[in-house]
Amino acid sequence: MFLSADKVYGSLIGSVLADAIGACFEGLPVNKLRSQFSGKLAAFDYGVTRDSLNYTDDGEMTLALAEYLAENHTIISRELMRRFVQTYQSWRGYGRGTRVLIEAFRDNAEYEFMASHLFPGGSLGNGAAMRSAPVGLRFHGDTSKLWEEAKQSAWPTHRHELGIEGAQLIALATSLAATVTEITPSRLADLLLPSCSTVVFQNRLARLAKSESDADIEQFGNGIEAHESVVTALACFALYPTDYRSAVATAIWQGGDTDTIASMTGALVGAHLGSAFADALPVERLEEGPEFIGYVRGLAERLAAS
Ligand code: 8NA
Ligand code: MG
Ligand code: MG
Ligand code: MG
Repeated sequence: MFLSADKVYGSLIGSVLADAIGACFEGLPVNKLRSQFSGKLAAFDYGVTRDSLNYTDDGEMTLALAEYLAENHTIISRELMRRFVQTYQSWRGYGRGTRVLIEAFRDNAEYEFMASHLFPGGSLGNGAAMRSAPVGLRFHGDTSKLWEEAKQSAWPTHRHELGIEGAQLIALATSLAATVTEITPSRLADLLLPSCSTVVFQNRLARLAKSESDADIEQFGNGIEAHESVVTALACFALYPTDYRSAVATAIWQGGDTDTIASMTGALVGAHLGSAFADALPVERLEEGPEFIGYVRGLAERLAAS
């Protein structure tokens, strides 16, 4: 099944832009955030108009994974880890475990042991989910292949079943976003549930199916753990599937891990809409300017053709 380069570009730029916008609120408690701005759209607009618009670890790893997938038919987790090491810029703000593992792999330290034991059962952080949208764009026609490849995309840094399943859900949701015309919370939840094997995510998806408004989103969390952020992003997308600004603003409005929840939300809306949403936004101010946008367009074309 064909996926247009425009949808791939929409997802990549939607993710990277939302990461850059959300980054200036990262770690803010929800009460503090909501007392500083008159509403979610005001917060979004503040984030957009800041002088520098730089992506963080979320964008860096998403682009690295997209590059890898444009060149490879299947993911070999150690090869992918090598790619993450090559693109690693510590100032982008990585989660602790991911930073430690990248540096251990780079320095030929006890990487394999640490990947499994740094946290009990491996990491359940959202660092694998935040980068997995390109897996959905690359393997969108084949759910079982997509699900396995998403596991391999998580494996370099995230070995806990929740860290892995978070990545699988974002990848599958991205492929659904790109191909399903009518998205609603119940439709998205119904399409994701059959693949889902953890009770934690099954319960959250069952509650996603019943979500109707912003007031229903808070229950899904705003944390750095996969199960406290992935369904939050799914809900922001499913409530505003055709409105990038509202969807990403809703993600930011949750406080906490704003760059990451916004970035996952932006990847989903961008895959759904294609690139048209970006016309109204200053994407040319991302990173070093028009050159960066040209790079992402080229990457999207290569990924779509792969
Ligand atoms: P990670 O693997 O370190 O996981 C994130 C955190 O989750 C860990 O540091 C632990 O506190 C906790 N955690 C993970 N696994 C377990 C477990 N099994 N048991 C108990 N606690 C656990 O890193 P990651 O790559 O998943 O993190 C992604 C996040 O880091 C994103 O929000 C991303 O934006 C980045 N981040 C950066 C900053 C910053 O410095 N700007 C701040 C927060 C997060
Ligand atoms: Mg980040
Ligand atoms: Mg974050
Ligand atoms: Mg293809």
